[in-house]
Amino acid sequence: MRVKTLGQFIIEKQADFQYAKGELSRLLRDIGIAAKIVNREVNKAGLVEILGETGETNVQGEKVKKLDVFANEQFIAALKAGGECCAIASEENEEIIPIDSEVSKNAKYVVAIDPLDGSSNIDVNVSVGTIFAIYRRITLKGGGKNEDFFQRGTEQIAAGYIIYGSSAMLVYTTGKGVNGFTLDPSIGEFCLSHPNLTIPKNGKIYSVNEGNYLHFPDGVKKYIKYCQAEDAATSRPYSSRYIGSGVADIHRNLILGGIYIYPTTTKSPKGKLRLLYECNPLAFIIEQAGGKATDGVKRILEKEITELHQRTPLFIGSEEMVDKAMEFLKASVALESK
Ligand code: AHM
Ligand code: MG
Repeated sequence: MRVKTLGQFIIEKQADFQYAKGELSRLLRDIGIAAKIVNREVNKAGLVEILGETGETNVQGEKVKKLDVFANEQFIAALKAGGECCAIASEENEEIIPIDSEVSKNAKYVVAIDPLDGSSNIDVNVSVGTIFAIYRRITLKGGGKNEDFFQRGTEQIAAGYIIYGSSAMLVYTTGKGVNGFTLDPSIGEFCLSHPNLTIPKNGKIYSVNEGNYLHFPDGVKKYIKYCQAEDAATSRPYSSRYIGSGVADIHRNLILGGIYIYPTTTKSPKGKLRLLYECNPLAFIIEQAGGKATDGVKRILEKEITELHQRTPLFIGSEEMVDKAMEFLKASVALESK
């Protein structure tokens, strides 16, 4: 069978965008190239002096690992050189990085990115990922500004993730379904391996950091107990699977069906994950695959965004599972307000 590379696929799909002149295709291609470079470093992380922490802390006050820094630099360099992007917002940078150069003078897009998600797994040979969201700029010229990023998730033009796992995979959507590409190392190309990905409406896997159980809202505690209860009719108890790399957990649940939850906790009352470059792109992909993503009450993609590094709780995955979890949350809140 003839393989279809990411590059070929992107060009074929360009016709879907009435007014696009190939800029979005080039932007996706640039991201794909940086992903291959990052994958090469992730693969050899055990061999070279790139493992471990740099000693610096990022804007979230968390320790930064060397590979985070490397991945951040690679994506920024690729986007700057590509000429289609006028600003980048990254998990690793407190402020946006405006791009105002000769090559980018007609750039129409901004990119929000988590260059290396699941950084606590780098040192232990466990999958990590990259998450990205692409928006059309609202400002008119020069380097992009914060307001270009303060758009609801529904305004995303494209979103995707790369998982650096036993194989590297790039999964993306432009709002017309979701397609997955696996890196064939022998030819150095992402090849279409998972066309038209859809998430099962229901599943048997729940993914949540149960170590935080005592600090979860009551409704989440009750939903977890529901997942663990015996019930043949609904195939419970469900299996608990939690890698600690959001991309890997959500990718598995996309393929097999399941729910991933990162709720508010007493320690993180607004949740841990970030809306702009983690939850919005993941929500766009999962919705496009037929699933659902909410903050427990509201659709993630409709949330207003006022800060670059804004956090939100996240309930994402198979539609029926997310609905069930939200039922428990609603019942609990109703009980508390009595
Ligand atoms: P990171 O961007 O600093 O790696 O944090 C995001 C990650 C997610 O990938 C993962 O699901 C979650 O944080 C794990 O958090 P915890 O260790 O609190 O369970
Ligand atoms: Mg992250």
